Order: sequence, then structure tokens, then C-alpha cells
Amino acid sequence: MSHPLQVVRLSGSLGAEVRGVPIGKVGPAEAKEIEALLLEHLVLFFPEQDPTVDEHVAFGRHFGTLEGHPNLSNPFSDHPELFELAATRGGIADEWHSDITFQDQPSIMAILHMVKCPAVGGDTMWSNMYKAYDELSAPLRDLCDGLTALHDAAPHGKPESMTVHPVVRVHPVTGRRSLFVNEHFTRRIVELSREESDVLLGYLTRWVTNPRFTVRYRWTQGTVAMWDNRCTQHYVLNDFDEERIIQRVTVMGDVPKAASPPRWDPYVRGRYAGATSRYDRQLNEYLGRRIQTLESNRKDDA
Ligand SMILES: O=C(O)CCC(=O)C(=O)O
Repeated sequence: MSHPLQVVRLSGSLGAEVRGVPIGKVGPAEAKEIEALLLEHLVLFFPEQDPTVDEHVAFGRHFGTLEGHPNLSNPFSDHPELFELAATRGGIADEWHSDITFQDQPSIMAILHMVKCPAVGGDTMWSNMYKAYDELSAPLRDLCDGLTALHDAAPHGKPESMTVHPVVRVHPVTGRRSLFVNEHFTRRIVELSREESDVLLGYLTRWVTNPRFTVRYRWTQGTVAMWDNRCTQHYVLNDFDEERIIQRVTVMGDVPKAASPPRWDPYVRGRYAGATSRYDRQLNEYLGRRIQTLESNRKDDA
């Protein structure tokens, strides 16, 4: 490769800083090498880059098809494939999440350019979902392997935009299992009662933030970061006063592959419906829609 890379790991769990590659000049061979590094380290940081919007988008295209954000408007750039978050406009993602998991095909990767960063504060943390899965006890891993969860876009004001994913997904390239529930978009474990789901989901979404699984990155203006959205979550520290602006391109996704088929049917309440049935309303609505879709597909096939 024409630009020898210098790679420095940033924590025991994930993350590496990469120098020696101007991302505006990356070709297919360098992109392959960067992709291999991403599979190994899960999140990469390229300091002192400051790409133009065109260079940023061109870099992203090496890794797949790009998409704009499905719910957030993008008034700041002509590029439909790039979106911008400015802290002064509420653009601070201060809740742990993987991106866009309310879609059937959540993104596989995101590439972020720190356009303006506060002198202090506004760090971002990432957490390693392979580790979060691997370090569960065997019985809990086994239970999670057979469950699915409902995700929705309520944080974007669209709770009706929802889908179901496996609680444990298998990475299409590495074949490794990772936990795939997050506090921002995941609402309910489909096979459990609401009370049971609250306990398990509450536990898992806290567990994935265990500091042992994480890296915390202190930004400087011009740094580019990329993360594998299939096996990480991230969180922005909302502890700063100055402006903070990021621009992101997002590589379109795949359908998360389950570790095993769901081992149980969705939870459906028995005959005594009551006031607390409202807790099942969203799940019932999702299941109703799914039955309608299956029936209409069956009719089309007939
Ligand atoms: O602002 C950041 O550091 C991360 C932004 C974020 O959470 C996202 O793009 O999904």
C-alpha cells in the first residue's frame, strides 16, 4: 500500500487510532485494508483529516451504498447522502444506541467527520457488543439466543415505525455473535410479558454499557471516525457548552441474522384483558401488521 498505516489501540475492548492515510485519497486497496482493521477494532479514528464533503462521501462509497437519514431532515448540505448534527439544534445523541435499528435493515457502518468540536467535553463512547454477549453467563446467552425484540423510531417522533430483530445477531463477516438491543430504540422483548421484558431489557441495556467493554474518545476538529454498527453501540457525553457539529455518512445495511430461530411464540396475553393490556398494545399492533403482510404475500403467491 502506498501509505503505510500506523495503528494504535485505544482500549482493551475496542478502538484504534489510524494515521498515515489521507482518507480523501483512499483507493480500493486501502479501503480493503481499512475494512479489515475495522473488523478487528470495531471503531477506527483518523485524526487530522478534515475531508471535504465530496471526499467524505467518496470515502464512504468504498464500503457500500450510502443512505441519508430516514427521519432526520438535512437542511445543511446539498448531499442527500450526508447528514449533519449540530448540538445547538439538539443534535446530541446522548443515549446508548446502534444506528437506525428501527429499520428492517439497520446500517452496517457509519463514518463521522468532527467538523467543530468544543475545547473540552463532547467525547463519544463506543461499546463492544461481541464482548457484552460473550461475557454473559451460559444460561443467559442461551435464553437471549432464542429471543427477538421490537425496535421503534419513537426518539424521532415516529413510534409507528417499528421492526423486530434478533436479540443476538451473527456478524455476516466474522461469524461472531453480538448483543443487539439498545436503550434508544429497543422497546420490548417479543416473547416475554411486558414485566419480564422490562427486567431483561433493563438488565441487558445496562450491561452493554459496562465500562470494561468501552472506549471513550476525545475528539479534535477534523478527526474522522468509522464504526461497525453491527457489533457496537455508542453514546455522546452531553457535558459541553460550545458548539459541536458532526457530519455523517451511513453505509446501508443488511437484515440481521439470528443466532437461532425464535424458540418461542410472541407473548400474547390470556383471556383476562384489563387495564394493563395497554402495555401490550404496541406489540399487538406490530403482530397484527405482520399477519396482514404474511396474508397478503400468501395471496400474491397463490
Ligand atoms: O456525535 C457523535 O459523536 C456521534 C453521533 C451519533 O450518535 C450518530 O451519528 O449516531
